[in-house]
Amino acid sequence: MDSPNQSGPQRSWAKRLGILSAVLIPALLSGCTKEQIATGFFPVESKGATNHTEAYTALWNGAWIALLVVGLIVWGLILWAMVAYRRRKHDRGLPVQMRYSMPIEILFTVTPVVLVLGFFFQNVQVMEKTTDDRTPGEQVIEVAAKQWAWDFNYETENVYYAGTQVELDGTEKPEETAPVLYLPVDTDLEIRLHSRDVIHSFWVPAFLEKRDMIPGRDQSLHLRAEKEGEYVGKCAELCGEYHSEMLFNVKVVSKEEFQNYTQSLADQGNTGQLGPEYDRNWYPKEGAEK
Ligand SMILES: [Cu+2]
Repeated sequence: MDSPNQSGPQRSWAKRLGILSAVLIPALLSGCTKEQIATGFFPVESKGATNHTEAYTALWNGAWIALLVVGLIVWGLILWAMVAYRRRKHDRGLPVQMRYSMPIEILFTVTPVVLVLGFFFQNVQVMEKTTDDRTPGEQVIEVAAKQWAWDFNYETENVYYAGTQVELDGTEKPEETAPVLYLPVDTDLEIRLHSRDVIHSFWVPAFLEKRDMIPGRDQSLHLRAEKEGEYVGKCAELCGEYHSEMLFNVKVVSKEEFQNYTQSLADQGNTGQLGPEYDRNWYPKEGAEK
């Protein structure tokens, strides 16, 4: 640079960057509400939705904060090295070559190991808290996935609901025709998951958890829904032509309302369960009654 003031161009560059970030960062963040930031941009309705959502959000936000701290240190060091060790006017040839710096090697090895171990144990802790399948459910509901809808067996009450596929034609409101899963609030739920044909995945985004449903490998989801309201659910595993129409709604209602609902199913004659006889590859055993 020919400028008599060596720091001139540099200062204006830093100034521009400062102004740009001063304008951009608030502008980017002003589009977000406090709740969005608090829930780490998960669905806002996930806050308090189940007894697990808080742990998931804390893990997610904690991981981001830890990574951003590492990022700021790394970006800071990169920028500092770029400025402090830039090529100067009278520099000739290659700069002094550095290698085998023990402190740096140790830092670069130990830091990632500590981070990975930290993330691992945090994950294990949250998983142990949220995937405890030993607690017996007060309310047992079997969810059966089928191309491309859902059946709900309310096992405790011995009633069922048979869902039909939503038809998305661009006009119909799927929320009105989609199968509805009723869940009683503040109850230990055991949601048994079963697939009738191919691999599906049970997903209520607001609950922040999802489980694959693999034919022949039943598993369950144990949680308490803690906030009454309506949520959307969907199949989260590409399962065929009409996968996108494999939607359902979830209504978390008071225990009374839930009893009224299951009673209404019984009144409609939906007593019993939609069992494995509706699975695609089900064959009745020799001599067994259907
Ligand atoms: Cu599916």
